[in-house]
Amino acid sequence: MRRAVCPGSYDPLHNGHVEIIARAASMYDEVIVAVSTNYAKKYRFSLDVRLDMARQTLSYLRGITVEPMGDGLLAEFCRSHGAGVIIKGLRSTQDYQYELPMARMNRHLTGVETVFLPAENNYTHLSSTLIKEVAALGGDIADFVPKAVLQRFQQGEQGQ
Ligand code: COD
Repeated sequence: MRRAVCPGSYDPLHNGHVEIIARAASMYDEVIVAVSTNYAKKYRFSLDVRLDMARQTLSYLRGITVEPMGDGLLAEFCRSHGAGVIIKGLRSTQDYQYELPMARMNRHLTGVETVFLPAENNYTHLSSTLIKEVAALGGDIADFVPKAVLQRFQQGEQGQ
């Protein structure tokens, strides 16, 4: 059984994330979408809402589960869930420079490998931060997020 983890804050999940997760699902038997629960970080959406948006959006894909990452190391999460691979999407060389030391550290910690997938051209300008800013300033984010996420913005859903 080849199992991979797609980790992230997903605050919120956007179409760039979905595209990477769908590609991961086509490469591995099982993919765990691990939603970070870093209590030091202030999120726009609560953990329950981030989990719910991801589960609703990704239910069409085979072999996907969505779980909270917990408060510990990502490398330990992978080990305890029997996953040998972390999948990350790369938008730019800045992403690569940011991700490379983490990939090396995670491999050092438990031997877990990181596989980088190049982001689709259509999605390289997408980040959760920019989408939240556009939405907060009254812009239209319908092109950037799945329906379940758009609905939460329209409902004015608050974070924790
Ligand atoms: N197109 C394609 N992929 C994208 C795009 C896009 N437009 N935007 C983002 N991505 C990918 C990136 O690979 C990113 O890593 C992933 O989606 C998730 O994105 P975010 O923004 O939701 O997630 P981050 O960057 O906030 O998540 C960071 C982690 C939770 C993965 C990180 O903090 C972590 O590993 N935490 C665990 C604690 C730990 O183990 N620390 C030690 C690390 S060595």
